[in-house]
Amino acid sequence: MSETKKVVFSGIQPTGNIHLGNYLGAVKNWVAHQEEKVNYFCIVDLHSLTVPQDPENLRFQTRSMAAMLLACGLDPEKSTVFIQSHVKAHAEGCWMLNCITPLGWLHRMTQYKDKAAKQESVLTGLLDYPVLMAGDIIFYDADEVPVGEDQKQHVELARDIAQRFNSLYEEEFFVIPKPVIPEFGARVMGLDDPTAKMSKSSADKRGHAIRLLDDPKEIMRSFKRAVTDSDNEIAFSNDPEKAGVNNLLGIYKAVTGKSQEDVLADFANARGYGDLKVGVAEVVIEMLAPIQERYHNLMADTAELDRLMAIGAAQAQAVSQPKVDRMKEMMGLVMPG
Ligand code: ATP
Ligand code: LTN
Repeated sequence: MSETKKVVFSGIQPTGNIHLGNYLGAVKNWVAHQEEKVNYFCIVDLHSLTVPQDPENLRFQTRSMAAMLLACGLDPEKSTVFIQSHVKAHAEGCWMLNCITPLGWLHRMTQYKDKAAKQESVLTGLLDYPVLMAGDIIFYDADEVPVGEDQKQHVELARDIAQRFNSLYEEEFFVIPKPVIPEFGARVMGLDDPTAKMSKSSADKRGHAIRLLDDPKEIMRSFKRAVTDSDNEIAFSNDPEKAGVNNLLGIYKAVTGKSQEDVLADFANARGYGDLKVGVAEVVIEMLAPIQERYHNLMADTAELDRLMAIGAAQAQAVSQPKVDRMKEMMGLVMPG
């Protein structure tokens, strides 16, 4: 049976409060398809080190992310959930991939260009970030990588790296992965600025993001404050002027799973954007209540959380280390006797 199942790999950085964009763009879809696939979900702590981190905070955020992913519905019985740095094949194999990846490919990455432009001193790891990510994916022979729109270019680079290795060493050694991007929720925009994506790095800015741990009052307040426009038409639209309303409708659609027509029907009697904002806030609050309860229960027992992560790491290691060992052999390294 399992030979025919597609292999799925995805990752999330433990860089702070997980928000509605991460959930609707990525995690919700990971949870939804667990049964049909062979799944690996990774808390990519090594990726987080590509920008300076406070060590104690990173440790807390990593456990917190583990608890949150389980609270969102990832089931260790159905998915391998693990912490990237627990599986040595990722860092080791990244080096091997570095040595076949042209530097020009990395300089072209838009996320690198954006993040580097904001920093005075850019770390080597930030440029190398997509190579580490490529390894994450291809060491598991993943077919599918469910991510938000912003990660599409990185998955395409992973394809290029896999193809290059295959043509240098052995055709079909690596499976060529493809990005899987949801139709709605792929790009949730900031509530304070609907032209910029909702982002963890800005999640603590007032009114920017809905964090999954926000209490109902805060969620209602953030939605009520959301930037919209000056007319009163509730409609899906690509017009940049209407980006705020489009974002609210997109969130409502992704949360409820309703069709566009049904979404619009729900707001047919709305008296303006005020009703729209309250309606969206209500479905989000309802969706988050059970997730928050499970999260707090899991965080109350960190020993159990650590045990579950150790099981995930052992499963991941059993798949990725043999793959990286074969790469090392192909590239001419002497294997220890
Ligand atoms: P940072 O701001 O630190 O870069 P982030 O919010 O982009 O963080 P990541 O850990 O980089 O979060 O991303 C985790 C997953 O969430 C990825 O699949 C990414 O594509 C998705 N994602 C991130 N932001 C959004 C968004 N605004 N809308 C939809 N999906 C998103
Ligand atoms: N770069 C991704 C996180 C990430 C990832 C991965 C996603 C690291 N490795 C492998 C999918 C597959 C991000 O910032 N969202």
